[in-house]
Amino acid sequence: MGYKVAVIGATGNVGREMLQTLSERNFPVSEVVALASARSVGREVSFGEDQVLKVKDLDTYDFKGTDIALSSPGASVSAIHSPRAAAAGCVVIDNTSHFRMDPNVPLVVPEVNPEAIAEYTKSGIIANPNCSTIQMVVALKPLHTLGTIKRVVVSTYQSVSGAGKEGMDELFEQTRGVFVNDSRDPKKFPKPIAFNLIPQIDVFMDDGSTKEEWKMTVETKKILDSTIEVHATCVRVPVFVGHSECINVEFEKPVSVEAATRALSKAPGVIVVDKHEPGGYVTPIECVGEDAVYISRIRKDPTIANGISFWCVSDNLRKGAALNAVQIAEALARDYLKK
Ligand code: 11C
Repeated sequence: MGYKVAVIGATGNVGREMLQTLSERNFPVSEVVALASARSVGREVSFGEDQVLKVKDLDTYDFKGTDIALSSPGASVSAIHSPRAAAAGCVVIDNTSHFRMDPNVPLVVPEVNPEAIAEYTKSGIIANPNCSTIQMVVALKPLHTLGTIKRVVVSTYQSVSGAGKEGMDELFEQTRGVFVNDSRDPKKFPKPIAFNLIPQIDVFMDDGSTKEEWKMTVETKKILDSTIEVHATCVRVPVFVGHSECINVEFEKPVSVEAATRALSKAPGVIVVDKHEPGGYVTPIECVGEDAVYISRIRKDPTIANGISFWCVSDNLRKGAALNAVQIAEALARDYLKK
């Protein structure tokens, strides 16, 4: 007996990865439905090795009888369809930013706060955090247990796939344009992204931060601990897939590099690769298609009382989005929606 699962936004970067991840992890499905906007209806998407699904129209789909929806369209689409699906009795795992800070919606990273899934009954919706937050909190959780984190300063190096297929196309076309002398003006990003980097992800807020930076702060507080202060600088880099972060942590009490390394090595979802030699660390290319959050370059920050810095890399489409959503679905099925 399996679950009827809908994937909303099935033709997008994350939607396709959700289908792939459901199949790879043998999620117990009785049926999988691929949903997207009217203009994608009839397109085909793969599910597993040999199944092809024809995309159906999200606007007219009746969610009655669908057990779980993994949803990754735009935030404005989710705003309409996630509550509609939940009202029909379908539990929605929503990957957009729309519901994340809603007090009636749990924001979940299964390695960090799996107990929050129980709150899904308040609204029928569980929110999947932002990709740059997910990989950071997976790494922060064992460190917070070890020495109580007071403050985090993080700089990100985020791949263009975070901005969807259009972001990937723009990097490809601009890079090609440099070689064939066919310059392309920026469309998706505010400046050229090929052979460049851009210190702006999402819109500006009143305090001069960007919304991506704000998300890292407020989401970390909601998922891990509201007392942790987070100061983020988010930067788009010319990498197709894989977000990287340089994370500086200030603890309440002394934490040695050795103890931090041990705690991270034992933490679920984390792989430490930290050899003090050329190439003894993980780069975004190596994390593509992988499930783990990779940690390297763990070292003491001698400029503050109890400081540690490290490098953190993960596949933003996978642990940063699709895998985290499927892990939530697995926990939901196992602990709350038994069949
Ligand atoms: C990026 N982190 O890399 C963004 C993408 O809130 O789910 C995901 C935006 C979100 O551009």
